[in-house]
Amino acid sequence: MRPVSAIVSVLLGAACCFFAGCFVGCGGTRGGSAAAGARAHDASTKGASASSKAARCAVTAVREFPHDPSAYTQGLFFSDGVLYESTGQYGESSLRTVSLESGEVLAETLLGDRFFGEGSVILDGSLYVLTWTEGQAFIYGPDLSYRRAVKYPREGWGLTTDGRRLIASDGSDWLYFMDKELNLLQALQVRLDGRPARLLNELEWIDGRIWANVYLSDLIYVINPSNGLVERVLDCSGLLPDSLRTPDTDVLNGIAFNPADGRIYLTGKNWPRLYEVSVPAL
Ligand SMILES: [Ca+2]
Repeated sequence: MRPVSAIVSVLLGAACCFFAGCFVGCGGTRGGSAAAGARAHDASTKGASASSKAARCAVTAVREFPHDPSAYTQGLFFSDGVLYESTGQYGESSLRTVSLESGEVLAETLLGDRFFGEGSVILDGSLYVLTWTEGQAFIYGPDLSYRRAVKYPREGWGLTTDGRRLIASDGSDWLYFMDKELNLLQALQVRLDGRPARLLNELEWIDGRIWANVYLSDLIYVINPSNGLVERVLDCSGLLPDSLRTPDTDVLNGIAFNPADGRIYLTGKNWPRLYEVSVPAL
């Protein structure tokens, strides 16, 4: 299913980088608002060059909420104050709206047994959801009403938007910028400290940066969309405590930014919790 050689490569790359001590530590104070941190980061990294080293920071949970442990989370985002989630697995893939406070599924539509749901996002009133290897993306209304299917030429993994373009990952070190008909406008290679940053998964556009879950890890890359450089590596290990893990608990995946209040939320595949998190300012 996933490229094992690529997985090993990226894990080795991350490990080598870490042990070589090439991550720059984050200053600032923990516990500040995530949005404030992101904005401070945005301002402080203008003019970052290709030789810049990524900073490594830990995220801190500030609130926790219930999350459907049967949800194999592939997409997570807010739109007009509504929390949306897309889920994967053949026979179980869904698109849903969710109560943040209770974790209750408020509305849901199933993608169909032969589709493996992936990333999702709303742009200009259209809700897009990718499928993994089925060569199609689907467009729904914000009320989860089905509209149409669109051919999709790559594996579908993560999906987000900068408000003008759709931005997708495919499990590689590339991000794909597309128009509203999913036509490719630009492909951007993502690099971490000079190495390809592979296994990019669920995505979120936050204050001018692309946040990307890194598949099979507890890491999130914060990517500069103008040059593809990873500027920060957010370490989310320990976010879901061992006491809440079961044999069904899967990897970290799911980033949602609520522009209404600047809060950032993280969860994982089949996690029983969703967390609001704080990220230290640089
Ligand atoms: Ca997202």
